[in-house]
Amino acid sequence: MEIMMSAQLEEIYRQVQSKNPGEGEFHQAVQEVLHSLGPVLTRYPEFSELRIIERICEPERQFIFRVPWQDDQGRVQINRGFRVGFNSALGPYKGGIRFHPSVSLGIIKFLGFEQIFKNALTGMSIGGGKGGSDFDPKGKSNHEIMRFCQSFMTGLARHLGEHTDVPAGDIGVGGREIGYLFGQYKRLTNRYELGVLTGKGVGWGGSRVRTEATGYGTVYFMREMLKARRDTLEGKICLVSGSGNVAIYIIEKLQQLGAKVIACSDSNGVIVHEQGIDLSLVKRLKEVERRRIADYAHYHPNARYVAGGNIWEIPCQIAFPAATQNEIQENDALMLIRNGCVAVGEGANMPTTPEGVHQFLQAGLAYGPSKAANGGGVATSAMEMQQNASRDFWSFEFTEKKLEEIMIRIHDSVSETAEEFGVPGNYVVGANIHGFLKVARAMEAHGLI
Ligand code: NDP
Ligand code: 2IT
Repeated sequence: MEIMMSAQLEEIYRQVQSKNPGEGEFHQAVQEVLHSLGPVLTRYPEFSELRIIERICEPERQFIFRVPWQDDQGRVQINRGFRVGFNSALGPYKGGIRFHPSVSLGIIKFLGFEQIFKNALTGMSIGGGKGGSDFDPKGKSNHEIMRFCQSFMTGLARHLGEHTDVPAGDIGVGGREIGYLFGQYKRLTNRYELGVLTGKGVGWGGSRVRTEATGYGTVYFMREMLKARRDTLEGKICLVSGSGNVAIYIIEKLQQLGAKVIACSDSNGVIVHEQGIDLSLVKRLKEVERRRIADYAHYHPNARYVAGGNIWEIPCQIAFPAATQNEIQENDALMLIRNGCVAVGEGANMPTTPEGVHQFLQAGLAYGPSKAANGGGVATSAMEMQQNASRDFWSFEFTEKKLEEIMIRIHDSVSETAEEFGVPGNYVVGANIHGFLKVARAMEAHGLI
């Protein structure tokens, strides 16, 4: 796809590329945002003078640290830990921790950069950050996971704090890992500082609905996009990639709202079940027994497992990528469009390549980009911080209602911004501009720091 940008933005992008060599995903995330900002610089020339964009593209701080640990055989293992504090104009750094062998500084920076704008869109007081490790949790025992988390936190704890930097989960980091990380933080700091991590267990300071929030929020966002087109989720045939935290709760909310999910996946293959995915089985396999999605077919003779399959080949009306970055390439986008897909809601972060996004927009799909569509997770994390600060504990219904309101607000503000800048229905431009303006105005107010 040809990306048209002003000479000024081209120059900023060129600088980002040359200062951050080999960080392809970070370049991609920056380019996508810069591509939307031309009209903003024309309307607000002061942001050029203050070099706000150049400052936003430079993380405020970045840590890379050694994470040594011992496996069950007593062998020494060494991984690399990362934490990037990208922007604190709106609040303490906030964003997840990812454990996956593909994690590198470039991956963490792309995620941290996206998080700045996503967090701004939630309307909560949270800055943007991200962390992780190239540790591979697959096949590790519970004890190995615990030792790894303890060593990871030993390297990271001194940089965290409820007013400084507040991690949560992401790929490979769920409730179990947050528990081990919290335990070690408490031990190292001699503080029961609930607000330092979110995604905690509901019995010890966690918020109700945080587990469900990213998936539920993505579906609420989709419902709003469809509503704007006088359509509903009722009876829609859906695909949801992945079968982790975000995928599971997208499926749950879709089923509650009358849509039909016919396929999900993991990194090994795809399950197709035309009668509708059996969610309690997926939950058991993935949340409890930590098994592969292939095993689903053993329990349902009508379900088909396609090893190494591509979920986007299956005809559907709505697609929810909820696994990982760049999982929808241009060809996949074209296939979805050809097969009658009318809407895409991104549960994963940056799951569609720029060429794929271009195809969706050209074809006029309702396309909800990740920084708008999946913000319900981090918004509920901010509600967890709110409950921790006031030592309060909200009911499921109350918290979910607030999540729903936040997703409606994100949808409406993004949609209004798109309209204001002359591209109605373009949620990419709306999200980038709306998020950018909130951060830029705060940075302007804080002076040159
Ligand atoms: P989980 O670890 O719970 O699940 C991840 C799922 O995606 C698994 O099914 C996994 O399969 C699959 N997957 C991961 N990496 C790859 C890969 N490289 N190729 C193919 N499949 C892959 O993570 P989450 O559900 O939390 O995260 C999913 C996405 O949602 C990520 O992009 C994350 O950044 C994003 N997100 C998460 C939020 C949260 O609150 N958790 C909030 C907002 C966004 P396998 O088990 O085989 O690896
Ligand atoms: O990508 C994300 O928004 C997350 N992984 C959740 C971050 C958070 O702090 O809840």
